[in-house]
Amino acid sequence: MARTQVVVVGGGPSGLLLSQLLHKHGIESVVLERHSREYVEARIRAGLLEWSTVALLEEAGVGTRLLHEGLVHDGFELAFDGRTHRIDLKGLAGHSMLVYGQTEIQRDLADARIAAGADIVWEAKDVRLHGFLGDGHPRVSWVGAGQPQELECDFIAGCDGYHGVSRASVPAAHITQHERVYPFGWLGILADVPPVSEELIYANHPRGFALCSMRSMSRSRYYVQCALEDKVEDWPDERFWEELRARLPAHYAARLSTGPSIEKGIAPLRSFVAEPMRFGRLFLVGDAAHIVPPTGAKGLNLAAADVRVLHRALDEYYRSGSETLLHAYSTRALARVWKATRFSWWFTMLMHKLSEEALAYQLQLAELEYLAQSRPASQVVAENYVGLEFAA
Ligand code: RFL
Ligand code: PHB
Repeated sequence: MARTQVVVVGGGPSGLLLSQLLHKHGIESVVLERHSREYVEARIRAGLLEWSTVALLEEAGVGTRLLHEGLVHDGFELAFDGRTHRIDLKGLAGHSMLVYGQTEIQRDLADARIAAGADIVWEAKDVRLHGFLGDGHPRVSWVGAGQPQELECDFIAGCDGYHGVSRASVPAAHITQHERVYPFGWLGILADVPPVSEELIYANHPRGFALCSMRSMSRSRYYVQCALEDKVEDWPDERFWEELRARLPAHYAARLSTGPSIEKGIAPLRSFVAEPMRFGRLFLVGDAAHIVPPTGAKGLNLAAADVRVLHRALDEYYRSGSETLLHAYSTRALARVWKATRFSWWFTMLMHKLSEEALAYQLQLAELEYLAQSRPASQVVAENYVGLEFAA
């Protein structure tokens, strides 16, 4: 039977980044992706990278376009009660964020992998994981071009997202799953209009949360909190712009440029952590192991942080035979995951309309006013937003 060192299930950002970094260390991998390359690259998702994610992408050899086209953001604004408070990320936490779309990262990684002659199987159907528990011999089977296929390997990296097959293959007795689904969603649109402000604006409003983000100085990405049961058809562009304008402070509402949406979608908000993240010879990575609500812009960055820890552990194993870092993977990754899960939950609860209860809204305003007055409180936000330091 054919074999490779690492089978990577999932060709999203986690899977391709892991495969590319392993390649840089001389470790062979095969990526099995359920969808076509075109489909994967069309998914509009994250837009904001932490400095440590940028450094890892550079290490992977895909930093050129990112550093050229990405927009450096030194801060963002919190809007509430008709006013704004700027969180000075650079001044308070010493780091900036980079605006660069996940679609672009996906494209850069796929280009780099293909240029290096990588084995990526697109449209791999019915992927199944075998023999990864204990000291077994892991195998992965799938159907490609209508034919059954199989590969033996040393390790399996489950990079196949929240709905993937990897986590679902772990027997229930071996895994603990923590989950909260929030009672609202985000309706997001992309439009070729200049962003309303040079920096991101997170708005708490009695009508609900709104976020002004961007992909470039001519392409805006905006979100409004919506009901979980809402459908995209309920939100023609005019209704979206009207609602966004109503939730922004007057000076921003007055200068909002509107135009036809080029993408529109609704995402539910969820906090989810699976523990542990290693099961014998299977490692869960990124959204396969954890989901955060997008409020803190942490999902893709956490996925990259997992990849950072795992590729170093695999590198140590193949260089020296030592499994020390492989054994530490789950604990090290989860330490960061829980802190980001806490921050994303906190920021979500601070900024969204939680109920019709006036007390809940007043408590949010009191906390936002405190943040605006207190440098240490603003610093706590800034430190978490730019990404916490890695444990040694
Ligand atoms: P992905 O991106 O879900 O990729 C998993 C891949 O696995 C494939 N797959 C399978 N392949 C083979 N066999 C199977 N059985 C398979 N099942 C699934 C899928 O087709 C897919 O290609 O997970 P990954 O790589 O871990 O990456 C995670 C990120 O995509 C995610 O965390 C972020 O997009 C979250 N996120 C944000 N993160 C940030 O860091 N900053 C942001 O600003 C940010 N904004 C966002 C976001 C997510 C959003 N949505 C839509 C959930 C904004 C939104 C609206
Ligand atoms: C985005 O640009 O898509 C974005 C930015 C910040 C977030 C979430 C999403 O917190």
